[in-house]
Formats: sequence, C-alpha cells, structure tokens
Amino acid sequence: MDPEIILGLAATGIVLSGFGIWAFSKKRAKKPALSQEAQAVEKTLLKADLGAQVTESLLSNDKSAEAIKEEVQAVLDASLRWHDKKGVLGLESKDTPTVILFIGVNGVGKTTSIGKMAALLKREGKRVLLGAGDTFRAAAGEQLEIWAERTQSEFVFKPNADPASVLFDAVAKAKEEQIDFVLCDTAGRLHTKDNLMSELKKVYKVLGKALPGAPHEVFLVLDGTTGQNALTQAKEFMAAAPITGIVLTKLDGTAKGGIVVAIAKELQIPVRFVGVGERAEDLKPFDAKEFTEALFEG
Ligand SMILES: Nc1nc2c(ncn2[C@@H]2O[C@H](COP(=O)(O)OP(=O)(O)O)[C@@H](O)[C@H]2O)c(=O)[nH]1
Ligand SMILES: [Mg+2]
Repeated sequence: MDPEIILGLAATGIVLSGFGIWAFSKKRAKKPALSQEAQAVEKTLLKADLGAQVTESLLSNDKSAEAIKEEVQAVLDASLRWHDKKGVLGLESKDTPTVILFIGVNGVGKTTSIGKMAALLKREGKRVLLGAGDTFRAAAGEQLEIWAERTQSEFVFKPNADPASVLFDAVAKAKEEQIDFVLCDTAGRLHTKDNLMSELKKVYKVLGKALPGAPHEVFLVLDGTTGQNALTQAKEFMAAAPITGIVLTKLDGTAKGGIVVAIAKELQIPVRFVGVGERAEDLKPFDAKEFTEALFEG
C-alpha cells in the first residue's frame, strides 16, 4: 500500500478514536456520580445477576436502596398478576387432567423439578402421572421412573418412541383413569437447536389434540446459576411454546437468580416455583418478597 495512504488511514484512525473517547467522556460526564449508597446497591445487584441494563435503569433518578427494593418486588409481582391463580398451588385447571409441560435446556433441573412437583401435589392429595417425553437419552426415562416410584405417581414411558406420542398416551391414560395432573418431561438437547424447537412445537400441538386446552401450563426451567444467558434461553423457548411461568432451580447455593427480574420486566414471564435442593421437598412456590430480600442481602 502507498505509504501516504497508510499515513492517511492512521491519521483517520487517531481522529476517530479521539472522537470516540471524547464522545464517551461526554456521555459519562452527563451521568451524575452515584451516591455511596447507590454504588453499594449497584454492586449487590450486579453480583445477584440482575444484569447491567436492569441495574442501571433501577439506579436512575437517585432512588434510595429501599425504593429500589420496592421496585424490584413490584416488577416480580406485576408479572404474576396476570396469572390467574387457581386451586391447589395455583395450578389447577377446570379440565381433568391438568397438563403441565416442562421445557428448558439440558441439565437445568427439568426432571428433578417434575419429581419435586409430583411430591408437592401428592402431599395435597392429588393423583399424578409423569410422562417421559425425554426419549433422547436412554437414562432420562429411568431417572423419571425413579421419581414416579418415590412419589407413588403413575408413569408412562415408551423406549425409542416419538416424544409427542409418549405424551399423547400419558394424557389419554390420565383422562381414562381420572388422574388430576400430568407432568410432562422433555429433552433439553437435540442434534440442533432448530430440531429441539420444532420438536417442542409438535409436543405442544399434540398435547392440545389429546385434550383441548392442554397444556394448561408451560414451565420454563432455568438454572439459577446461569446468569445473563437465562434471558436468551427464555426468548428462544418463547418462540416454541407460550411460557406461563418459570421454575428457577439451584437457589440452594450462592446463586441469587436475579436475571428473572430482567425476564419479568422484559418478557412479563412470572417465576412460579423455586428449587432449593435435590430432595423431594426442595421445591417451593415463589414468594416475591422473600426472593427480593435475598437479592439485596448481598
Ligand atoms: N442443588 C440443586 N441441584 C439441583 C436442583 N434441581 C436440579 N438439580 C440437579 O441438577 C442436575 C440436573 O437435573 P435434571 O433434573 O437431570 O436436569 P434436566 O436435564 O433439565 O432434566 C441433577 O444433578 C439434579 O439433582 C436444585 O434446585 N438444587
Ligand atoms: Mg431431564
């Protein structure tokens, strides 16, 4: 290249980067410095995985820590408000069975959450059937079967069968035997993401054929330790099925799962249950106040 052109390009680069720094510092200068209290809140919220965007919007207008806390709880409550809670655990539909579909990426805790939810429902005196719609991994059916035995739930599984057909049979059996709830497991991993999403769309449609109005709930299971990627997962799964709630797992460790505030704010999806361990009794209905308190504990 001509040395003059190189010089010219270099000069342009210097001017442009100089402009960038100027523009950045101008933007920075416009932002008022955060008070010490606000700085502490900012640190806590970022550590709790609320994400930079939500944290910044919460901190605007120089609000007190208490006001910010109230706003976070209001966001979580608002996402729950449109959900018309019914019957036992806010889960019962007017149809029998009530069908709940669990979706989410691999390893987030779908199968375990189904087992734990079966335990919750059994404690309420409900009859439960677990449908093994994860036919992708051989061990997945066995894992769910163990939960069926442990919770004395009915179980439907067909090795090597199409997930939609297994879940169709599960609903048919529940209808016939007047079982109150069908909890449907699904695979979190297929060869490609497109593959997974089109399978879920099919499962959703087939459940509606097995029982008009089903599935009554679509629960997206999210791993509380995931952070920002959970928002991406929510957006992707929303395209496959209308999510009615989130089951947020693995809150028994240090993770706070604050990303659900961004999900409630941006996508209006409420958290419905939280997982706090691997035992049958480790699933709890979501409590916005308690959750918000924990976020601010730092
Ligand atoms: N500590 C903890 N572990 C969990 C929780 N929920 C699920 N797990 C564990 O996470 C792992 C993956 O769970 P699994 O249900 O198989 O996930 P799936 O692939 O989504 O079905 C298992 O080892 C579970 O025991 C939870 O709330 N707390
Ligand atoms: Mg599973």
